[in-house]
Amino acid sequence: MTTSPLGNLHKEIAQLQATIESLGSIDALVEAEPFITGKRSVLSTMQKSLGALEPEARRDAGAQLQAARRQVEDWLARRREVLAGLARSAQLEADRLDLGDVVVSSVRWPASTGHASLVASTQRELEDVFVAMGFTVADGPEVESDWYNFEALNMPPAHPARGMWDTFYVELGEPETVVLRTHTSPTQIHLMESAVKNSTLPIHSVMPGRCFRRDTPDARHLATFHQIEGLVVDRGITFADLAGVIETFTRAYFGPDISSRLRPAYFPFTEPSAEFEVTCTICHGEGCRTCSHTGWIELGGCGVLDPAVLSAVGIDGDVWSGFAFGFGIDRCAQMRHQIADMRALVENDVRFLEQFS
Ligand code: FA5
Repeated sequence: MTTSPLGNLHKEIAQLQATIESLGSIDALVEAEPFITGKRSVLSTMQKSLGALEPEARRDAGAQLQAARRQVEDWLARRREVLAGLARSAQLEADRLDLGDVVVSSVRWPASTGHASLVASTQRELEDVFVAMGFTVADGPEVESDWYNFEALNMPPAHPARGMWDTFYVELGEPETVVLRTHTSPTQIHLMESAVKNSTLPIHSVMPGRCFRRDTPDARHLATFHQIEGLVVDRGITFADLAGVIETFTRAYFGPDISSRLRPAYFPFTEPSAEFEVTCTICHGEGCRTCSHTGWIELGGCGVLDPAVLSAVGIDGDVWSGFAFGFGIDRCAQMRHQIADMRALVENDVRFLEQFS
């Protein structure tokens, strides 16, 4: 009878398992590894002895040896994980701060929960006013193509009205084709396009959001500010509907003590157009630095939708008409809370911010 070149494989494997289980640290494991699965292991010695066997016996013994090696490697990997876990726990225990002798202060610091910024809470209040009037709230992108920000709003390239907005261009695609939106009016276009595509006209929506202009910050301007756009597209809409909405809004948001007025103005996407102003709440109309000594503060622009805008998005101007407005949210907050300089909104002075918690 010939003895197997693998000797008593089961006994050897059981021995290796016991050795692995007895390893007490990662260092010990690393040290023992060459004797368990490496060159100096019984498994490697057995592997070398296979060369002397007949092909068929070599194949069978080789398969057994492979299976045994996989089993041993598996035990080794698990032991490594257990030992690493133990090492981590030991380290945490060593790092633990002993607070046994520390006297815990009886002072209870008030938990600070923070609060929404004045601009964010103003935006919510404005949304509430318009939702109560039957408007829905929609959202639009802050980075726009030239087409949405200007062209679809009746301002083809080189149109002089583009100069009304000092634009930040984004380095993307062809030069001067992508912009940080200078107003929320491009969202009107997205909304009208989607209503045409999904046959969901009429539209009664407001669209709040951030806008960007190369304006030098001063008492009434920031380079990043917020507007709330309004859009109504329905049958038989006239300027009187717009004036009614603005009047209702002014009373709901500012209360009865504030006077407002509409002044004729020009916007390329509305005709007729107007600017919406309120009495300066800093000087109560007397004239001050905030209102540039006019007694009035402009809150937004508005007007009846120009038929060219309706046709740019495929709406039949013989059936539908509408109006739009765009108010500065930061300006509304400024006038409602009598903030002489708008820059206070972004200067992060807690003494200022805390007043609006
Ligand atoms: C517009 O942006 C038009 N899109 C408004 C509009 C919409 C007209 C729909 C007609 C129809 P204007 O540039 O005037 O218009 O800005 C509107 C309001 O945004 C201003 O009255 C002001 O309240 C606010 N605003 C404009 N620029 C700034 C700025 N740099 N910082 C703070 N608020 C600003």
